[in-house]
Amino acid sequence: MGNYYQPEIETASREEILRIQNEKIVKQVKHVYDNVEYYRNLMDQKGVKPEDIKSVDDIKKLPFLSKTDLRDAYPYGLLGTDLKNCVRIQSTSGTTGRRVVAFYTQADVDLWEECCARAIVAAGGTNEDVVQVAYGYGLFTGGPGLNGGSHKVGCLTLPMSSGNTERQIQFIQDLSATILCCTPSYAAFIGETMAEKGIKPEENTLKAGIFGAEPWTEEMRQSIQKSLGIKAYDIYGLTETSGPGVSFECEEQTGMHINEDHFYAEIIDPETGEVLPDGSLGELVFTSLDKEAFPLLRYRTRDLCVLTREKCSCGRTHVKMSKPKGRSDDMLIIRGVNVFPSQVETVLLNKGYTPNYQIIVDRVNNTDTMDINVELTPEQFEKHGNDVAPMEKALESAMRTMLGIGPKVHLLAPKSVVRSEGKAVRVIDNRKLV
Ligand code: DLL
Repeated sequence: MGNYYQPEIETASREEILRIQNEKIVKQVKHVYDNVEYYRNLMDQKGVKPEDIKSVDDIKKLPFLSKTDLRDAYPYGLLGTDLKNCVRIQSTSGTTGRRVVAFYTQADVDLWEECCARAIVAAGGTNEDVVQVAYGYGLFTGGPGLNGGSHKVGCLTLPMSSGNTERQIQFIQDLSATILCCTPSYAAFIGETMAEKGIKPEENTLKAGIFGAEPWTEEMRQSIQKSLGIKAYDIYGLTETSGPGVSFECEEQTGMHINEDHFYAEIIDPETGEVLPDGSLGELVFTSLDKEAFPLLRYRTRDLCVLTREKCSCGRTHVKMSKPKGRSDDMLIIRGVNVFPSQVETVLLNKGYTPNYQIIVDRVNNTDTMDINVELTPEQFEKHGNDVAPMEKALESAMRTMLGIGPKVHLLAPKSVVRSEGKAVRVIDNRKLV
């Protein structure tokens, strides 16, 4: 049995969770219908009235919201309360052409920070810990979310933001940081830089990391755990639902418990919108049960994953989601075959390569091409740098087995692939430019 930030709700019986959800959804649908004209119109078009929603079982009657709706309603169209009640906004980077601005009342900020506090306690955090927050601060939710959670737990919080890796390492050492929060790709970079400085994993004070905001594989977890000498926990969330902390991993490290008292999760078939049973792979859809300012109902995340309700040894009763397998809009379709960057990462790490890679997709003479640039470790480079062809061939064959199509692999000198301090850019799809 682990430690909990809010034991009563985190270990509540299924009946109790359902009772809370049913009570909240009735109120929330009425709140949205009364205050959000955009969604009221969607409900009217579908012929659904607030009275039709009596329990979470009825959520399936409600219309979906998608990224397109968020764009159409930008910036105030989905606001559920008067602006004067709002105390904060956060936003996405908009790198994929979308910019989401989410609004928060003070109650929304508290709820969000409590979710992050649950994640920190699940990773072993107490008020004796020193939490180094190396997610970006500012509009991105990573820094502010974990910062707020860390305060709630009473940890000494180091609001580092991302970047300046030398300084990150210096603070870990000088202030004896025990929990590191950043993207997994940045954690890998910090580990790599520490090794270069001759700092051994057992020589740093870190004991845990809370890593998320981008997909990462089990293999990547093993590699980070080794390089930093810590236990690495996954954390998930998105700006639309508040930020990190929608779900988080416990010591079992077999999926992330969704904070079901605040977020109701469904898995749907991304093609038909049909709700799928637990255990099926599909698109994750969230309904926020009690957010005031940005109360999204049935928001389609585009993240593909599986929900499971098996009993967890940590004692938490909330449903678990698997690591997202990828986003339905990040999935590459190369020569008709579905390819996820995570599959490439799995092969690389299993074969002893670094997680420093980039996938480049293009179209030449009407045929898709896929190139994978992979960095060698300094040791591999010293040993095989003059003759990488056989290693490239072997990797290409392993990739073909995993992906079902044959990419071209290029093994490069250390430091050839640009490092990320936030979300890593794993794919460059030049076909989209045409
Ligand atoms: O990335 C919030 C966050 C910050 C989560 C810090 C965890 C830690 P957005 O920038 O809106 O919000 O991006 C949300 O990132 O739909 C997923 O596709 C992806 N994502 C987030 N966490 C994970 C994760 C933040 N643990 C989008 N594993 C989501 C895989 C993740 N993908």
